[in-house]
Amino acid sequence: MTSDSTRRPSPATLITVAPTGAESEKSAVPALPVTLDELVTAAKDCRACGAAVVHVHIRDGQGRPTLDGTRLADTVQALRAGTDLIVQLSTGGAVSDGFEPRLAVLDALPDACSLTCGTVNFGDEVFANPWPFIRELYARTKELGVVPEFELFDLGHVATLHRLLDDLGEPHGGHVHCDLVMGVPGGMPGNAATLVQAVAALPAGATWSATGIGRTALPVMFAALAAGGHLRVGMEDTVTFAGGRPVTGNTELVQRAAALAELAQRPAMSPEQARAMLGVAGHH
Ligand code: KMH
Ligand code: ZN
Repeated sequence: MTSDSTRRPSPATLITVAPTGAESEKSAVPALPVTLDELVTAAKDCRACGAAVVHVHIRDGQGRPTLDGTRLADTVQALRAGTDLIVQLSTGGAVSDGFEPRLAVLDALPDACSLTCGTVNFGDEVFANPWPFIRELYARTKELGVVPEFELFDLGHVATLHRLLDDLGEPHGGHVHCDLVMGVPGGMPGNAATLVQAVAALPAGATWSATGIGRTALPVMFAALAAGGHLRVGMEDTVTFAGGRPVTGNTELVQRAAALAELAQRPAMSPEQARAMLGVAGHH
């Protein structure tokens, strides 16, 4: 693994919003955006508060997670029509999703996609990402011109990222961007010491964001800002704003992240700045 001692903090902060996820149910979390209209409205509102990337999971007519190809393509189109956000589709889906439907997500031709670099215990479940699947997914991102964001739930995933880059070369767009997903029960803990270790192991020249699940959201956000990283927030990862107080919507999570980034004197970057940093082509 390469440690990049020359890594400098970016002068601005990329804020990714993950508004929905695959885990929470609308009945338990009424503010969760699950319809296309709710998703586009949330995306527009979060853009106004400082988000530059939207990480998207979609739901079916009953509010259940789905990887339906038509719905995914319609979602990409609607988000592009309604916002200038970078549209990043999840290829992680739900823990119950198979590998073929997860690979087929790329057929919706988003700007970007998530690409998880290893299997991880996920609460009582297993989020399966064996090497052959990771490799095939990465190869397809390169064929189709989709910019991957490498999701790292554990330090072993960083080793797999190095293996992937050694094996297949640089991603479409030419830039490596990672997201440390911390505090998943079964993955790396969401604290400053672990974040520093993970960042030191990233490939030279990579940029990174971090997100802390549940109550690790704030420690991870402060640690990421201190270490020069970027932020991912949203109701996929956090449905409680403070002890006993449910999140009212994605905007308050983005507003809080943008306010902290401003305090850190690294204000939220625009989608245009984010496209330049990540190697994502211009807004369609
Ligand atoms: N829903 C999780 C099992 C991703 O979007 O790529 C996986 C996940 C990661 O959310
Ligand atoms: Zn996700």
